Amino acid sequence: MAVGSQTNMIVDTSAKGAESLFRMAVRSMEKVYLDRNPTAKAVLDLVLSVDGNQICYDHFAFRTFGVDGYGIDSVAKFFLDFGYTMMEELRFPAKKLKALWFAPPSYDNGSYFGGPLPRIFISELLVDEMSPQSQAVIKKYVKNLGNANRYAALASTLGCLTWETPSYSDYQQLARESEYAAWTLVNGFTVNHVTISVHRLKSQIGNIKSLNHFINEQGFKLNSEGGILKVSPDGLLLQSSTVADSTIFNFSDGVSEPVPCSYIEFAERLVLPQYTKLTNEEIKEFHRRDGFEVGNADKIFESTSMDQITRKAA
Ligand code: OOG
Ligand code: NI
Repeated sequence: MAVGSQTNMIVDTSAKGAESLFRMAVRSMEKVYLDRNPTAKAVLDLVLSVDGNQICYDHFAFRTFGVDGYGIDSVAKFFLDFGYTMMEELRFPAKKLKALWFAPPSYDNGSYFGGPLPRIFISELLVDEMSPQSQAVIKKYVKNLGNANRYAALASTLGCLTWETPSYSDYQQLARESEYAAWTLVNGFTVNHVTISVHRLKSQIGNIKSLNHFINEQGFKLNSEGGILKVSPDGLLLQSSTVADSTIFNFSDGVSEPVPCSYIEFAERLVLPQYTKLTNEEIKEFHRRDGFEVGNADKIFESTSMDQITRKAA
């Protein structure tokens, strides 16, 4: 990679050609997210300080409006172009959402930047199922944008919306019906959350129960929806998350009000029953429970809900 005379540029010497571009883009998405979310940044720094400055991300998540080319595909295209594979669909009828997750080209080797890439979890609001009023609001923002939907990934790396700044009344209309819709209107394609891969931590916080205890002790509020620890029916996928930070948003009609932004998640994937005889050194990511779980995800979505944000810490 040509760096010219710039010395402050991050250069990943292990990545070749287009892979280098891809990793730099993911890095920029992460930077936008960390700059906007002081809690996520503080939690990440804390985990890094305890665990020795190397962590892997289990996944990154995005939210979208499923209408006029602005749904899952708009974000997915970028990841598919760089070698990701579409895996499974998840449905959330009560929330009027669906999601798809995508596996990276490879799960193993090294640290995150130059090593394992995160899974990608992208959801979309089923806009057709919303009230006519909310549909009208959403369609107003996504219409007449030319081909801006093709640049969802670019918007995410830059941290800007692809549509005009929303008005407070439009935000409130969506918030009454779907907190997810309101979140997406003001946050657009910026990363919804990153997830720390807990089983790949090396210290005593390398299991989710002790990590949750530690995070709580340090004064951070965890999402309590359905219990702090979310466990899949097979018992092998364990997840928890902080409650989202809020930020003051300057709406187009002159109102400035706090809106939810992002949270940080933790995931521990246990070894599949057929591989439990392997030694710690032999166990690779693909020997562990893969994928996502509707029951867990349904509760993790609530990390940006007003109920969780305004809840008194336990
Ligand atoms: C996604 C919630 C689901 C998971 O890992 O199951 C999720 C969101 O809040 O957009 O992150
Ligand atoms: Ni997640």
